[in-house]
Amino acid sequence: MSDIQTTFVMVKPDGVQRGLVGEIIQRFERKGLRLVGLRGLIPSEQLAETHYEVHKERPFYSGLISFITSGPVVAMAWSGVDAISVARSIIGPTNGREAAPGTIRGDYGMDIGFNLIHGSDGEDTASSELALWFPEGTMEWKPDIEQWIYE
Ligand code: D4T
Repeated sequence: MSDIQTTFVMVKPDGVQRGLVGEIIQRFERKGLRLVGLRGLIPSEQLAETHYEVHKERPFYSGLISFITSGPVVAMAWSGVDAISVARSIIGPTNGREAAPGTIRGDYGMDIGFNLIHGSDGEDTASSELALWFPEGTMEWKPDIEQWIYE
């Protein structure tokens, strides 16, 4: 088995407010990804600004920071083969109206800003986001059932 990655996923305040945390976690679990980090928090401005630093000059940036700091989020780390792209495909494209049914955003989202969930978009962002949101590290473990997930 090759290319085990860990990716950072976050249920945003709209997903928490709408009671979708359990549903979202279930989708990642059922797919066969391994939960290696889980944390609920109300992000500080500093944390949100660091996370979204790449969007600093974009017109939606200040609204995005207010939104992300407006209430609880659920930060998660998921591992598996190609976990970064697998998580992105479970999540779907940014705008819920354009996302295919079957994806989280396609099934539950109608908006580009309130798009329920974040997932790292590459190896570099995954490692910097994991370090930012899980400074204490993630859990090292291997589910017994994994022998039935990867040949
Ligand atoms: P994240 O990063 O939250 O997983 O979303 P995406 O990877 O799908 O999308 P992104 O980085 O382009 O945007 C980050 C974040 O900003 C919000 N946003 C984005 C917005 O409010 N208005 C916009 O026009 C865009 C492009 C939504 C996600």
